[in-house]
Amino acid sequence: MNAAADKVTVLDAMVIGAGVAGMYQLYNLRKMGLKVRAYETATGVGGTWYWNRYPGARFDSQAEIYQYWFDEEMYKSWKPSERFPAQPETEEWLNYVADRHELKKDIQFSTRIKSAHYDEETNRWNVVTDSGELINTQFLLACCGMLSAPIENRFKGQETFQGETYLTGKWPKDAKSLTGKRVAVIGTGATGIQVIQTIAPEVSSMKVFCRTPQYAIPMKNPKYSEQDWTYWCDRYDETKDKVMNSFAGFDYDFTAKPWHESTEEERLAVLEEHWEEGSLSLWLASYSEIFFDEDIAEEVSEFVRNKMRQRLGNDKKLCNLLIPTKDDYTFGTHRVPLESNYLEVYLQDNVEPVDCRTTPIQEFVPEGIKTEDGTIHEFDVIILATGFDAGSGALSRIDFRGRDNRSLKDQWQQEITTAMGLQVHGYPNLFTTGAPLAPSAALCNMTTCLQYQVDWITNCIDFALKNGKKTIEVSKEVENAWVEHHDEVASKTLVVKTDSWYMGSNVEGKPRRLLSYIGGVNDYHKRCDEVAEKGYPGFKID
Ligand code: NA7
Repeated sequence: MNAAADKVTVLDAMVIGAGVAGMYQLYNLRKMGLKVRAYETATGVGGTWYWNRYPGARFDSQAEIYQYWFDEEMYKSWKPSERFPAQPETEEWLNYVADRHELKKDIQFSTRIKSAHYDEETNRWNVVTDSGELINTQFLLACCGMLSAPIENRFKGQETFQGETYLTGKWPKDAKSLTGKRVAVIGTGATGIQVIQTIAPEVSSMKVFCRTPQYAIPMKNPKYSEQDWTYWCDRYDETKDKVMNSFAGFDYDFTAKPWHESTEEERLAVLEEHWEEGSLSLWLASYSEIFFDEDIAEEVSEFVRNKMRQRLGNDKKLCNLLIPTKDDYTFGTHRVPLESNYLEVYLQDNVEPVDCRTTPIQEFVPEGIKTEDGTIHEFDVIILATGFDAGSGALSRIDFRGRDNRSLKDQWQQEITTAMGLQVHGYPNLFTTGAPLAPSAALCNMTTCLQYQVDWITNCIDFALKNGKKTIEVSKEVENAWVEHHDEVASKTLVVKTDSWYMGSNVEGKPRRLLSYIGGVNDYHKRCDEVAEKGYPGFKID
């Protein structure tokens, strides 16, 4: 035990994480009058928007909906500069939120939580930080993020590379300029795509190690004037209502006539209209049939492929490498990235794709990357955009022990289960946001889903306390019923057939299960509301 361990901080509630969810959770619990504190690994607020400061990082939800809804005046006084602001602006916005509500005084930064053990004698959690500090708390709110556990060591010999290696999910604040450098990018997911399109003009040369191609949709990102923002401010209530009641937490939803009731011309018109939108609406508001019907999914995929072929000048080699086929997966069963000139980058002289399907990466060497055909590719900088242990990763990296010393990590190594992504049986008073089996694990405009969950959790705690109770624990029956429902909905979709982080298949040994509830944000809200309205049946509140 070190000196810090002599003192124990005693709290009513402790929040882990100071990102979008953690900040709001802190705000809510403090407002309830609880003694609450948040702990955050980073030196500042923002979560995802703190760590992912790689070139080109920006969100795919429009600024008018990537918002908090608890302070109308705050919404109206923050004026986004464009439709899809980049990371620096989003980090600035989250700082603005934190400062406006004086959140930082109750956040301890530069602190990683190592373990949290439930004491059945006292019905309280004992938490230990990386510096050995001890916290004793009644309620534990894990707002650790669904994409905050980057996969750092994917390749043999990574440490031997003599140039700079940058991981997108931990991009250093003092990263060196890439201008004039020979750069490698590994990974062409939503992250890799943003990096590639952004740095292509400045690097001297870039090799992109491509494995699974993506259905790319061009983003339309106009600048926002005062007038534009006034337009959205005038629609505050309407927009708030729309995002909370749509399939994916966006302000658009599936409203087109069903595919089979439409003519070919009508379908094409709908697809073209969404394409022109330049947002994720082609995916989340055109034809919901793409999630269930292979033939329809294939037709929409072909629509996107045709657009991509044109942009690649029908270059056969590039088309084969960069456009997904039916055998890969169909449109929408994998995270759809929005991009700006991503495909055109490959037509530049200084950019060369390396086909990782035919020549996989073997290892890192001091000069760069060796592929399995024996070629050594030399670089000054290697950028790893190789993804995250999504949904469960951040929580599994903390040693959570519930009743009977059960370990969440061990449990989830066997099977990942939760009740609505909000609680796990056996872990009283532990609540989670962005955890598996809720839309907030992936299929959602994050601010919508995280705020909903924080509100639900806050109301649940409030309910218990107002009834003079101390502990809340979901029963195994409720958890099982939720898992069964979740899987039943998932099994009807094509998403479960596609390998991606949505299914956990990007992490070796991770149990396969769709991580995100796919019954819709609106449906999820209805179901969770019902539990609350009925007084939390199946939850042991003592
Ligand atoms: P993703 O979508 O998981 O992408 C990771 C990328 O890294 C993907 O292209 C992978 O190819 C690639 N990868 C991983 N390992 C290798 C090896 N060994 N060789 C070559 N390529 C490899 O993560 P992102 O960070 O882009 O996106 C995550 C989410 O963050 C995103 O969906 C948004 O919601 C925000 P693979 O697909 O495995 O063939």
